Amino acid sequence: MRDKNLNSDWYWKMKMFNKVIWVNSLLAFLTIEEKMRLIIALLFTFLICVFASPRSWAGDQRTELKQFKECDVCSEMVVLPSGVFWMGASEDDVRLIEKADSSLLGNLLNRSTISRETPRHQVKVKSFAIAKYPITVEQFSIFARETKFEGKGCNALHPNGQNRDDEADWHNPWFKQSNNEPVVCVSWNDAQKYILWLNSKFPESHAKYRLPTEAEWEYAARAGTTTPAYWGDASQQCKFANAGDRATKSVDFSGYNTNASIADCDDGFATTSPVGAFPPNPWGLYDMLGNAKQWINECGLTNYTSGHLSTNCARRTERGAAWSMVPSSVRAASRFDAPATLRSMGLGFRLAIDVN
Ligand SMILES: [Ca+2]
Repeated sequence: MRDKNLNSDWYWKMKMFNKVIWVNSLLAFLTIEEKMRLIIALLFTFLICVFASPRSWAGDQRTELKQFKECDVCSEMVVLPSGVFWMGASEDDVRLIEKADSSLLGNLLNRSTISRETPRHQVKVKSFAIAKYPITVEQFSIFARETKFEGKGCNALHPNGQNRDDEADWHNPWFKQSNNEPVVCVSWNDAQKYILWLNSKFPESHAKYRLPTEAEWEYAARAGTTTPAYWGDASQQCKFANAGDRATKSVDFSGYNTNASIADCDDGFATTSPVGAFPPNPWGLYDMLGNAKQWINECGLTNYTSGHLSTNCARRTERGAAWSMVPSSVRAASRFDAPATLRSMGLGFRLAIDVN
């Protein structure tokens, strides 16, 4: 075997030598100086092709961005670059959703709700930092302990659907949670109390932690992608996000989910999952879609044609997708709103902060 390999090695060496002789005879009319120039030009072209080839998200390519964490209870923050992106659902997205079987739309999405995601339009976003993960039960419990926060009453699952349960709260949102799962059953007003408490730990001159704006949130969730969800192929949802799936149906929800639409796969979690349990998006942000929806700084929704800001501040915008949501809602463009006082078992928040 060894001799055979040796012979084979010599065979290839002789073949390469013959090729060199052949190429050399083709270039015989060139001077040595011209041959050197040709080699340098070919080398230069090769280097340009290697380093200037476009990079696209293929599920395992990530842009490394600067990160920081300012205190023990603070979130890890990722600094996003400034940029321009297309915000909202494209006409293709709308057509796909409209064509979907009506059973997939559930009661959370219909033609009137998707119309508020259009028209898709370009938005410029300044550089800012956004939390790598949503605020967790553990983070919120430190705030609750220090400020004696209670916050009882949350929309929980009951036989007739999601109704207010006066006993449910962030500590006991009807289902069991570990410390590393996103806090839910917190209203927009509760999130503001948390933010006030966190900012009180820093000097007055320090930049203020806050909720992201709607444009900042979608810019972060898309992370340079233009598909409905950053992973592209909708059939891959269970690999990338914790949303309504077979696992959701596996739990007794007192009938609530019996008729709810789900992804036909198993993501492994019936309710909330630990933050970071699924792959991050291309900018290293976890749980942007799935697990818990997130409160946005802005007032209630308006149509994009009438501007982003609403004066209806009794309601506040929510983005993302909750663990119980139908597949057609697990998209970066999905928009929702709710009373600022609402506490829901699928709704939490993550922080943002200005950077210089
Ligand atoms: Ca799930």
